[in-house]
Amino acid sequence: MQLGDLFDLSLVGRRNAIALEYDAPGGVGRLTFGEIDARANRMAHALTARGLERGDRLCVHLANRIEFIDLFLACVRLGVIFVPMNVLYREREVAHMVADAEPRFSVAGSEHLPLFGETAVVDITELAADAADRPTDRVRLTLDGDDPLAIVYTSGTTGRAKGAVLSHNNFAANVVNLVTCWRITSDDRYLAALPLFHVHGLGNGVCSWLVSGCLMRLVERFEAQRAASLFEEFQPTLFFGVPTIYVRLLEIEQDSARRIGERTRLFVSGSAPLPGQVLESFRDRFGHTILERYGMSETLMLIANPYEGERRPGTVGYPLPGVSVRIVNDTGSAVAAGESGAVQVRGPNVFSGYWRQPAATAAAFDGSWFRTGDLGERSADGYYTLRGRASDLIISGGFNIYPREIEELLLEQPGVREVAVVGRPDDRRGEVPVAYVVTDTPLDEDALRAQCARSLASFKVPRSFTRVEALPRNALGKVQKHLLVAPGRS
Ligand code: MLC
Repeated sequence: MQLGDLFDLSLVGRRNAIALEYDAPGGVGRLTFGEIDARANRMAHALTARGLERGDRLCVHLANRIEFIDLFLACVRLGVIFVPMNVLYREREVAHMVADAEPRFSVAGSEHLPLFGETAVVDITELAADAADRPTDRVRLTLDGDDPLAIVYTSGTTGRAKGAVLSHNNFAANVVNLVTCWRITSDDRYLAALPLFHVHGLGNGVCSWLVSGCLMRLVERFEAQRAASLFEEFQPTLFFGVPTIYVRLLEIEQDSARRIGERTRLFVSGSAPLPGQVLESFRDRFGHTILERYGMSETLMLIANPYEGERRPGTVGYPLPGVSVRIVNDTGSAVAAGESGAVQVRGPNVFSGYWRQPAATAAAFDGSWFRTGDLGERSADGYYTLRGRASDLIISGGFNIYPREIEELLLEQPGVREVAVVGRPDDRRGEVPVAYVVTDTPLDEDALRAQCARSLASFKVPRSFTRVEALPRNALGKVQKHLLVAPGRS
Protein backbone atom coordinates (compact mmCIF):
# COMPACT_ATOMS: atom_id res chain seq x y z
CA MET A 1 0.00 0.00 0.00
CA GLN A 2 1.45 3.36 -1.00
CA LEU A 3 1.59 6.21 1.47
CA GLY A 4 -0.89 8.09 -0.73
CA ASP A 5 -3.34 5.19 -0.40
CA LEU A 6 -2.88 5.25 3.34
CA PHE A 7 -3.74 8.94 3.37
CA ASP A 8 -6.82 8.18 1.27
CA LEU A 9 -8.23 6.29 4.25
CA SER A 10 -9.18 9.70 5.61
CA LEU A 11 -11.43 10.17 2.58
CA VAL A 12 -13.43 6.99 3.04
CA GLY A 13 -16.91 8.10 3.99
CA ARG A 14 -15.46 11.41 5.12
CA ARG A 15 -15.20 13.49 1.96
CA ASN A 16 -17.57 16.04 3.40
CA ALA A 17 -16.25 15.94 6.95
CA ILE A 18 -14.28 18.96 8.13
CA ALA A 19 -10.61 18.03 7.96
CA LEU A 20 -8.79 21.23 8.70
CA GLU A 21 -9.27 24.48 10.54
CA TYR A 22 -6.76 27.27 10.01
CA ASP A 23 -6.27 30.98 10.64
CA ALA A 24 -7.99 32.86 7.83
CA PRO A 25 -8.47 36.61 7.46
CA GLY A 26 -11.27 37.53 9.85
CA GLY A 27 -11.64 34.13 11.52
CA VAL A 28 -11.15 30.42 11.20
CA GLY A 29 -11.10 28.84 7.73
CA ARG A 30 -12.36 25.30 7.22
CA LEU A 31 -11.74 22.66 4.57
CA THR A 32 -13.23 19.19 4.16
CA PHE A 33 -11.19 16.09 3.34
CA GLY A 34 -12.66 16.25 -0.17
CA GLU A 35 -11.40 19.81 -0.55
CA ILE A 36 -7.95 18.87 0.74
CA ASP A 37 -7.88 16.11 -1.88
CA ALA A 38 -8.97 18.46 -4.66
CA ARG A 39 -6.41 21.08 -3.67
CA ALA A 40 -3.63 18.48 -3.68
CA ASN A 41 -4.65 17.34 -7.16
CA ARG A 42 -4.70 20.89 -8.48
CA MET A 43 -1.29 21.52 -6.98
CA ALA A 44 0.03 18.30 -8.53
CA HIS A 45 -1.11 19.53 -11.95
CA ALA A 46 0.49 22.93 -11.35
CA LEU A 47 3.80 21.30 -10.40
CA THR A 48 3.67 18.96 -13.38
CA ALA A 49 3.04 21.92 -15.67
CA ARG A 50 6.25 23.44 -14.33
CA GLY A 51 8.18 20.36 -15.30
CA LEU A 52 8.41 18.50 -12.01
CA GLU A 53 8.74 14.76 -12.40
CA ARG A 54 9.17 11.73 -10.21
CA GLY A 55 12.54 11.88 -8.43
CA ASP A 56 12.93 15.66 -8.84
CA ARG A 57 13.45 17.67 -5.68
CA LEU A 58 11.24 20.53 -4.54
CA CYS A 59 12.58 22.78 -1.77
CA VAL A 60 9.79 24.29 0.30
CA HIS A 61 10.46 27.29 2.54
CA LEU A 62 7.06 28.00 4.08
CA ALA A 63 5.57 28.61 7.48
CA ASN A 64 2.56 26.52 8.54
CA ARG A 65 -0.13 27.26 5.96
CA ILE A 66 -2.50 25.26 3.78
CA GLU A 67 -0.24 25.48 0.74
CA PHE A 68 2.42 23.57 2.67
CA ILE A 69 -0.02 20.67 2.91
CA ASP A 70 -1.05 21.01 -0.75
CA LEU A 71 2.60 20.78 -1.79
CA PHE A 72 3.37 17.85 0.50
CA LEU A 73 0.40 15.84 -0.78
CA ALA A 74 1.16 16.75 -4.39
CA CYS A 75 4.73 15.47 -3.93
CA VAL A 76 3.46 12.26 -2.31
CA ARG A 77 1.30 11.65 -5.38
CA LEU A 78 3.89 12.64 -7.98
CA GLY A 79 6.88 10.87 -6.45
CA VAL A 80 8.59 14.26 -6.21
CA ILE A 81 11.05 14.52 -3.33
CA PHE A 82 9.85 17.06 -0.80
CA VAL A 83 12.62 19.10 0.84
CA PRO A 84 11.25 21.13 3.75
CA MET A 85 13.31 24.10 4.94
CA ASN A 86 13.25 25.78 8.34
CA VAL A 87 11.62 29.20 7.79
CA LEU A 88 14.12 30.74 10.17
CA TYR A 89 17.00 29.86 7.84
CA ARG A 90 19.00 32.72 6.30
CA GLU A 91 20.76 32.99 2.91
CA ARG A 92 23.80 30.98 3.90
CA GLU A 93 21.73 28.04 5.14
CA VAL A 94 19.30 28.20 2.23
CA ALA A 95 22.14 28.42 -0.31
CA HIS A 96 23.73 25.29 1.08
CA MET A 97 20.52 23.27 0.98
CA VAL A 98 19.64 24.39 -2.54
CA ALA A 99 23.15 23.66 -3.83
CA ASP A 100 23.06 20.23 -2.23
CA ALA A 101 19.51 19.12 -3.03
CA GLU A 102 19.55 20.60 -6.55
CA PRO A 103 15.80 21.12 -6.72
CA ARG A 104 14.19 21.82 -10.08
CA PHE A 105 12.97 24.91 -8.24
CA SER A 106 12.09 26.08 -4.74
CA VAL A 107 8.87 27.52 -3.35
CA ALA A 108 8.82 30.32 -0.77
CA GLY A 109 6.67 33.07 0.67
CA SER A 110 6.96 36.47 -1.04
CA GLU A 111 8.98 37.94 1.82
CA HIS A 112 11.56 35.16 1.65
CA LEU A 113 12.25 35.08 -2.09
CA PRO A 114 15.46 37.14 -1.73
CA LEU A 115 16.98 34.36 0.40
CA PHE A 116 17.21 32.26 -2.76
CA GLY A 117 19.56 34.63 -4.61
CA GLU A 118 20.00 33.63 -8.24
CA THR A 119 18.50 30.16 -7.87
CA ALA A 120 15.09 29.22 -9.30
CA VAL A 121 12.34 30.06 -6.84
CA VAL A 122 8.59 30.41 -7.21
CA ASP A 123 6.40 32.66 -5.08
CA ILE A 124 3.79 30.53 -3.29
CA THR A 125 1.08 33.11 -3.96
CA GLU A 126 1.69 32.82 -7.67
CA LEU A 127 1.85 29.02 -7.56
CA ALA A 128 -1.34 28.80 -5.48
CA ALA A 129 -3.16 31.06 -7.95
CA ASP A 130 -1.99 28.88 -10.82
CA ALA A 131 -3.08 25.71 -8.99
CA ALA A 132 -6.53 27.16 -8.31
CA ASP A 133 -7.30 27.06 -12.05
CA ARG A 134 -6.15 23.48 -12.58
CA PRO A 135 -8.37 20.36 -12.77
CA THR A 136 -9.07 18.24 -9.71
CA ASP A 137 -8.63 14.82 -11.29
CA ARG A 138 -6.17 12.49 -9.59
CA VAL A 139 -2.61 12.20 -10.79
CA ARG A 140 -1.63 8.72 -9.75
CA LEU A 141 1.72 7.17 -10.34
CA THR A 142 2.62 3.69 -9.20
CA LEU A 143 5.44 4.37 -6.81
CA ASP A 144 7.76 2.05 -5.01
CA GLY A 145 7.73 2.05 -1.21
CA ASP A 146 11.46 2.65 -1.30
CA ASP A 147 11.08 5.77 -3.44
CA PRO A 148 12.36 8.77 -1.54
CA LEU A 149 9.56 10.97 -0.24
CA ALA A 150 11.56 13.62 1.55
CA ILE A 151 15.07 14.88 2.13
CA VAL A 152 15.22 16.29 5.62
CA TYR A 153 18.29 18.36 6.41
CA THR A 154 19.91 17.57 9.67
CA SER A 155 23.49 18.52 10.30
CA GLY A 156 26.12 16.17 11.52
CA THR A 157 29.18 16.59 13.62
CA THR A 158 31.01 17.68 10.49
CA GLY A 159 29.98 21.13 9.32
CA ARG A 160 27.05 21.78 7.04
CA ALA A 161 23.67 20.09 7.06
CA LYS A 162 23.27 16.70 5.38
CA GLY A 163 20.06 15.53 3.75
CA ALA A 164 18.51 12.45 5.34
CA VAL A 165 16.62 10.62 2.61
CA LEU A 166 13.33 9.25 3.94
CA SER A 167 11.23 6.90 1.83
CA HIS A 168 7.48 6.49 1.47
CA ASN A 169 7.83 3.29 3.49
CA ASN A 170 9.69 5.09 6.28
CA PHE A 171 6.80 7.53 6.67
CA ALA A 172 4.20 4.79 6.33
CA ALA A 173 5.81 2.60 9.00
CA ASN A 174 6.05 5.58 11.33
CA VAL A 175 2.47 6.74 11.00
CA VAL A 176 0.95 3.28 11.23
CA ASN A 177 2.82 2.86 14.51
CA LEU A 178 1.65 6.16 15.95
CA VAL A 179 -1.98 5.86 14.90
CA THR A 180 -2.11 2.36 16.33
CA CYS A 181 -0.10 2.84 19.52
CA TRP A 182 -1.61 6.20 20.43
CA ARG A 183 -5.16 5.19 19.43
CA ILE A 184 -5.61 8.10 17.04
CA THR A 185 -9.04 8.00 15.40
CA SER A 186 -11.36 10.18 13.33
CA ASP A 187 -12.89 11.37 16.63
CA ASP A 188 -9.68 13.13 17.59
CA ARG A 189 -9.06 16.85 17.45
CA TYR A 190 -5.38 17.53 16.88
CA LEU A 191 -3.91 20.94 17.61
CA ALA A 192 -0.96 21.43 15.24
CA ALA A 193 1.35 24.13 16.57
CA LEU A 194 4.69 22.55 15.67
CA PRO A 195 6.42 23.69 12.51
CA LEU A 196 5.50 21.45 9.58
CA PHE A 197 9.03 21.66 8.18
CA HIS A 198 10.37 19.13 10.71
CA VAL A 199 9.54 15.45 11.03
CA HIS A 200 7.77 16.00 14.36
CA GLY A 201 5.15 18.28 12.81
CA LEU A 202 5.11 16.53 9.44
CA GLY A 203 5.79 12.82 9.86
CA ASN A 204 3.95 12.57 13.16
CA GLY A 205 1.40 15.38 13.03
CA VAL A 206 0.27 15.79 9.44
CA CYS A 207 0.61 12.09 8.63
CA SER A 208 -1.38 10.97 11.69
CA TRP A 209 -4.08 13.45 10.77
CA LEU A 210 -4.27 12.21 7.19
CA VAL A 211 -4.35 8.53 8.09
CA SER A 212 -6.80 8.79 10.97
CA GLY A 213 -9.11 11.34 9.35
CA CYS A 214 -9.28 13.39 12.53
CA LEU A 215 -9.76 17.16 12.65
CA MET A 216 -6.59 19.25 12.60
CA ARG A 217 -6.38 22.84 13.79
CA LEU A 218 -3.32 24.36 12.15
CA VAL A 219 -1.68 27.45 13.59
CA GLU A 220 1.22 29.28 12.03
CA ARG A 221 3.38 28.75 15.10
CA PHE A 222 3.17 28.13 18.81
CA GLU A 223 2.73 31.40 20.70
CA ALA A 224 2.66 31.15 24.47
CA GLN A 225 0.34 34.17 24.87
CA ARG A 226 -2.24 32.61 22.60
CA ALA A 227 -1.98 29.04 23.83
CA ALA A 228 -4.64 29.14 26.56
CA SER A 229 -7.33 30.68 24.34
CA LEU A 230 -6.46 28.34 21.49
CA PHE A 231 -6.79 25.27 23.70
CA GLU A 232 -10.03 26.59 25.21
CA GLU A 233 -11.55 27.43 21.81
CA PHE A 234 -10.50 24.42 19.79
CA GLN A 235 -10.67 21.89 22.64
CA PRO A 236 -8.12 19.45 21.25
CA THR A 237 -7.98 15.85 22.33
CA LEU A 238 -4.45 15.42 21.02
CA PHE A 239 -1.34 17.61 21.25
CA PHE A 240 2.28 17.13 20.18
CA GLY A 241 4.96 19.44 21.56
CA VAL A 242 8.62 19.90 22.35
CA PRO A 243 9.73 20.44 25.99
CA THR A 244 9.99 24.22 25.52
CA ILE A 245 6.30 24.29 24.60
CA TYR A 246 5.39 22.34 27.75
CA VAL A 247 7.46 24.76 29.83
CA ARG A 248 5.44 27.61 28.32
CA LEU A 249 2.11 25.81 28.88
CA LEU A 250 2.88 25.74 32.62
CA GLU A 251 2.22 29.51 32.56
CA ILE A 252 -1.49 28.86 31.89
CA GLU A 253 -3.57 29.67 34.96
CA GLN A 254 -4.72 26.76 37.08
CA ASP A 255 -8.47 26.66 36.29
CA SER A 256 -7.89 26.86 32.60
CA ALA A 257 -5.10 24.27 32.79
CA ARG A 258 -7.43 21.85 34.58
CA ARG A 259 -10.17 22.31 31.97
CA ILE A 260 -7.67 21.80 29.16
CA GLY A 261 -6.31 18.70 30.88
CA GLU A 262 -9.82 17.24 31.24
CA ARG A 263 -10.58 17.53 27.53
CA THR A 264 -7.23 16.48 26.12
CA ARG A 265 -6.72 12.76 25.73
CA LEU A 266 -2.98 12.74 25.03
CA PHE A 267 -0.01 15.09 25.29
CA VAL A 268 3.17 13.85 23.59
CA SER A 269 6.64 15.33 23.98
CA GLY A 270 9.73 14.74 21.87
CA SER A 271 12.63 16.24 19.90
CA ALA A 272 14.57 17.07 23.10
CA PRO A 273 14.78 15.56 26.59
CA LEU A 274 11.80 16.43 28.80
CA PRO A 275 13.09 17.48 32.24
CA GLY A 276 11.53 15.29 34.94
CA GLN A 277 10.51 18.38 36.84
CA VAL A 278 8.50 19.70 33.85
CA LEU A 279 6.71 16.37 33.61
CA GLU A 280 5.84 16.53 37.32
CA SER A 281 4.69 20.18 37.21
CA PHE A 282 2.58 19.48 34.14
CA ARG A 283 0.96 16.52 35.90
CA ASP A 284 0.12 18.73 38.89
CA ARG A 285 -1.30 21.51 36.76
CA PHE A 286 -3.04 19.64 33.93
CA GLY A 287 -3.64 16.26 35.56
CA HIS A 288 -1.79 14.47 32.72
CA THR A 289 1.38 12.49 32.43
CA ILE A 290 3.01 13.62 29.21
CA LEU A 291 3.91 10.69 26.95
CA GLU A 292 7.61 11.12 26.15
CA ARG A 293 8.98 9.48 23.06
CA TYR A 294 12.27 9.44 21.18
CA GLY A 295 12.94 9.88 17.49
CA MET A 296 15.23 11.57 15.00
CA SER A 297 14.99 13.09 11.55
CA GLU A 298 16.93 10.11 10.19
CA THR A 299 14.68 7.52 11.75
CA LEU A 300 11.31 9.06 12.54
CA MET A 301 9.95 7.59 15.78
CA LEU A 302 11.89 4.90 17.59
CA ILE A 303 10.98 4.48 21.24
CA ALA A 304 7.94 5.67 23.17
CA ASN A 305 6.35 5.42 26.54
CA PRO A 306 3.14 3.40 26.44
CA TYR A 307 -0.33 4.80 25.90
CA GLU A 308 -1.66 2.24 28.36
CA GLY A 309 0.64 1.32 31.19
CA GLU A 310 3.37 3.16 33.00
CA ARG A 311 4.80 6.33 31.47
CA ARG A 312 8.04 6.34 33.38
CA PRO A 313 9.57 9.79 33.99
CA GLY A 314 13.10 10.22 32.70
CA THR A 315 12.73 7.34 30.25
CA VAL A 316 11.58 7.31 26.64
CA GLY A 317 9.75 4.01 27.07
CA TYR A 318 10.23 0.97 24.86
CA PRO A 319 10.74 0.40 21.11
CA LEU A 320 7.80 0.96 18.78
CA PRO A 321 6.59 -2.05 16.74
CA GLY A 322 9.15 -3.12 14.13
CA VAL A 323 11.95 -1.10 15.68
CA SER A 324 14.97 -2.96 17.04
CA VAL A 325 17.29 -1.23 19.48
CA ARG A 326 20.64 -2.32 20.82
CA ILE A 327 23.10 -0.71 23.20
CA VAL A 328 26.75 -1.31 22.39
CA ASN A 329 30.04 -0.62 24.11
CA ASP A 330 33.20 0.88 22.58
CA THR A 331 34.13 -2.40 20.94
CA GLY A 332 30.70 -2.72 19.33
CA SER A 333 29.41 -5.54 21.55
CA ALA A 334 25.90 -5.41 22.97
CA VAL A 335 25.86 -4.62 26.69
CA ALA A 336 23.61 -6.03 29.40
CA ALA A 337 20.52 -4.32 30.82
CA GLY A 338 21.44 -1.49 33.17
CA GLU A 339 24.73 -0.76 31.38
CA SER A 340 25.22 2.40 29.35
CA GLY A 341 26.42 2.46 25.76
CA ALA A 342 25.77 3.81 22.28
CA VAL A 343 22.20 3.48 21.03
CA GLN A 344 21.85 1.78 17.64
CA VAL A 345 18.58 1.10 15.85
CA ARG A 346 17.07 -0.52 12.81
CA GLY A 347 13.59 -0.88 11.44
CA PRO A 348 11.27 0.00 8.55
CA ASN A 349 11.24 3.64 9.69
CA VAL A 350 15.02 4.10 9.49
CA PHE A 351 16.35 6.11 6.53
CA SER A 352 18.60 4.66 3.84
CA GLY A 353 21.34 7.27 4.00
CA TYR A 354 22.37 10.86 3.44
CA TRP A 355 21.72 12.45 0.07
CA ARG A 356 24.79 12.03 -2.14
CA GLN A 357 27.03 11.43 0.87
CA PRO A 358 28.29 7.83 0.68
CA ALA A 359 31.09 8.39 3.20
CA ALA A 360 28.80 10.01 5.78
CA THR A 361 26.23 7.28 5.18
CA ALA A 362 28.80 4.53 5.66
CA ALA A 363 29.98 6.18 8.88
CA ALA A 364 26.41 6.43 10.16
CA PHE A 365 25.77 2.69 10.01
CA ASP A 366 27.30 -0.27 11.81
CA GLY A 367 26.25 -2.96 9.35
CA SER A 368 22.47 -2.73 9.27
CA TRP A 369 22.35 -0.72 12.51
CA PHE A 370 22.07 3.07 12.47
CA ARG A 371 24.28 4.80 15.01
CA THR A 372 21.97 7.37 16.62
CA GLY A 373 24.80 9.26 18.30
CA ASP A 374 22.90 9.04 21.58
CA LEU A 375 24.02 7.19 24.67
CA GLY A 376 21.52 5.21 26.67
CA GLU A 377 20.65 2.14 28.64
CA ARG A 378 17.83 -0.33 28.99
CA SER A 379 16.30 -1.32 32.29
CA ALA A 380 15.65 -4.94 33.12
CA ASP A 381 11.97 -4.43 32.27
CA GLY A 382 12.67 -2.87 28.87
CA TYR A 383 12.45 0.89 29.42
CA TYR A 384 15.14 2.95 27.71
CA THR A 385 16.79 5.98 29.28
CA LEU A 386 18.93 8.36 27.25
CA ARG A 387 22.13 9.36 29.00
CA GLY A 388 23.48 12.08 26.71
CA ARG A 389 24.95 12.35 23.28
CA ALA A 390 28.16 11.12 21.79
CA SER A 391 28.23 14.20 19.52
CA ASP A 392 28.19 17.83 20.67
CA LEU A 393 24.75 18.56 19.19
CA ILE A 394 22.86 21.35 20.98
CA ILE A 395 19.04 21.21 21.08
CA SER A 396 17.39 24.58 21.71
CA GLY A 397 13.60 24.78 21.81
CA GLY A 398 13.53 21.49 19.89
CA PHE A 399 15.65 22.88 17.05
CA ASN A 400 18.96 21.09 16.45
CA ILE A 401 22.11 23.18 16.39
CA TYR A 402 25.44 21.85 15.22
CA PRO A 403 28.24 23.86 16.87
CA ARG A 404 30.55 23.17 13.96
CA GLU A 405 28.40 25.26 11.59
CA ILE A 406 28.57 28.31 13.88
CA GLU A 407 32.27 27.76 14.56
CA GLU A 408 33.02 27.72 10.83
CA LEU A 409 31.22 31.02 10.35
CA LEU A 410 33.01 32.65 13.29
CA LEU A 411 36.39 31.43 12.04
CA GLU A 412 35.77 33.36 8.82
CA GLN A 413 35.60 36.62 10.80
CA PRO A 414 38.67 38.88 10.98
CA GLY A 415 40.82 38.43 14.06
CA VAL A 416 39.17 35.16 15.16
CA ARG A 417 41.84 32.50 15.65
CA GLU A 418 39.97 29.72 17.42
CA VAL A 419 36.42 29.18 18.55
CA ALA A 420 34.30 26.64 20.37
CA VAL A 421 30.51 26.78 20.57
CA VAL A 422 28.84 24.85 23.38
CA GLY A 423 25.36 24.51 24.85
CA ARG A 424 24.54 26.30 28.08
CA PRO A 425 21.60 24.99 30.15
CA ASP A 426 18.51 27.15 29.83
CA ASP A 427 15.29 26.74 31.81
CA ARG A 428 12.99 27.48 28.91
CA ARG A 429 14.79 26.31 25.78
CA GLY A 430 16.72 23.38 27.30
CA GLU A 431 20.02 24.68 25.97
CA VAL A 432 21.25 27.81 24.19
CA PRO A 433 24.49 28.18 22.23
CA VAL A 434 27.36 30.25 23.64
CA ALA A 435 30.73 30.92 22.01
CA TYR A 436 34.27 30.93 23.40
CA VAL A 437 36.66 32.79 21.15
CA VAL A 438 40.41 33.20 20.91
CA THR A 439 41.08 36.46 19.09
CA ASP A 440 44.14 38.33 17.88
CA THR A 441 42.43 41.65 18.51
CA PRO A 442 40.08 42.84 21.29
CA LEU A 443 36.80 40.95 21.08
CA ASP A 444 34.14 42.85 19.14
CA GLU A 445 31.14 40.96 20.47
CA ASP A 446 28.58 43.12 18.67
CA ALA A 447 30.22 42.55 15.30
CA LEU A 448 30.32 38.80 15.80
CA ARG A 449 26.70 38.72 16.95
CA ALA A 450 25.60 40.84 13.99
CA GLN A 451 27.42 38.57 11.56
CA CYS A 452 25.83 35.47 13.07
CA ALA A 453 22.38 37.10 12.97
CA ARG A 454 22.87 37.91 9.27
CA SER A 455 24.00 34.42 8.33
CA LEU A 456 22.21 32.04 10.65
CA ALA A 457 18.72 31.22 11.91
CA SER A 458 18.03 33.21 15.08
CA PHE A 459 18.09 30.16 17.37
CA LYS A 460 21.72 29.47 16.32
CA VAL A 461 23.06 32.91 17.24
CA PRO A 462 25.28 32.49 20.34
CA ARG A 463 23.79 34.16 23.41
CA SER A 464 27.25 35.22 24.56
CA PHE A 465 30.78 35.51 23.21
CA THR A 466 33.54 35.05 25.74
CA ARG A 467 37.16 35.79 24.96
CA VAL A 468 39.56 33.17 26.24
CA GLU A 469 43.36 33.02 25.99
CA ALA A 470 43.24 29.45 24.70
CA LEU A 471 40.74 26.63 24.34
CA PRO A 472 41.18 23.70 26.70
CA ARG A 473 42.64 20.81 24.73
CA ASN A 474 43.56 17.25 25.58
CA ALA A 475 46.91 15.65 24.82
CA LEU A 476 45.78 14.93 21.26
CA GLY A 477 44.89 18.58 20.68
CA LYS A 478 41.14 17.95 20.69
CA VAL A 479 39.06 20.73 22.28
CA GLN A 480 37.54 19.59 25.56
CA LYS A 481 34.20 21.29 25.29
CA HIS A 482 32.86 19.93 28.56
CA LEU A 483 35.40 22.10 30.37
CA LEU A 484 33.89 25.20 28.78
CA VAL A 485 30.21 24.78 29.55
CA ALA A 486 29.22 27.58 31.91
CA PRO A 487 26.49 26.53 34.31
CA GLY A 488 24.65 29.90 34.06
CA ARG A 489 21.07 30.42 32.97
CA SER A 490 19.85 32.94 30.43
C1 MLC B 1 10.36 29.99 16.75
N1 MLC B 1 10.47 31.10 16.01
C2 MLC B 1 9.72 30.95 14.92
C3 MLC B 1 9.16 29.67 15.00
N2 MLC B 1 9.56 29.11 16.14
N3 MLC B 1 9.49 31.73 13.87
C4 MLC B 1 8.71 31.28 12.90
N4 MLC B 1 8.12 30.08 12.90
C5 MLC B 1 8.34 29.24 13.94
N5 MLC B 1 7.77 28.04 13.92
C6 MLC B 1 11.32 32.24 16.35
C7 MLC B 1 10.64 33.40 16.98
O1 MLC B 1 10.13 34.27 16.00
C8 MLC B 1 11.78 34.04 17.75
O2 MLC B 1 12.64 34.71 16.84
C9 MLC B 1 12.53 32.86 18.28
O3 MLC B 1 12.27 31.80 17.33
C10 MLC B 1 12.13 32.43 19.68
O4 MLC B 1 10.72 32.37 19.74
P1 MLC B 1 9.92 32.46 21.11
O5 MLC B 1 8.48 32.36 20.82
O6 MLC B 1 10.43 33.55 21.95
O7 MLC B 1 10.46 31.15 21.79
P2 MLC B 1 9.83 30.11 22.69
O8 MLC B 1 8.70 30.59 23.53
O9 MLC B 1 11.02 29.62 23.38
O10 MLC B 1 9.20 29.00 21.70
C11 MLC B 1 9.83 28.55 20.62
C12 MLC B 1 9.19 27.24 20.10
C13 MLC B 1 9.98 26.90 18.86
C14 MLC B 1 9.29 26.15 21.12
C15 MLC B 1 7.75 27.47 19.79
O11 MLC B 1 11.32 26.77 19.22
C16 MLC B 1 9.47 25.68 18.16
O12 MLC B 1 8.47 25.67 17.46
N6 MLC B 1 10.17 24.53 18.31
C17 MLC B 1 9.80 23.29 17.69
C18 MLC B 1 10.95 22.69 16.98
C19 MLC B 1 10.59 21.38 16.34
O13 MLC B 1 9.51 21.14 15.83
N7 MLC B 1 11.51 20.41 16.36
C20 MLC B 1 11.29 19.13 15.83
C21 MLC B 1 12.53 18.65 15.12
S1 MLC B 1 12.23 17.00 14.52
P3 MLC B 1 13.61 35.89 17.23
O14 MLC B 1 14.14 36.36 15.90
O15 MLC B 1 12.74 36.89 17.94
O16 MLC B 1 14.65 35.28 18.11
C22 MLC B 1 13.13 16.04 15.58
C23 MLC B 1 12.85 14.62 15.57
C24 MLC B 1 11.94 14.26 16.68
O17 MLC B 1 13.87 16.54 16.36
O18 MLC B 1 12.16 13.29 17.38
O19 MLC B 1 10.95 14.97 16.85
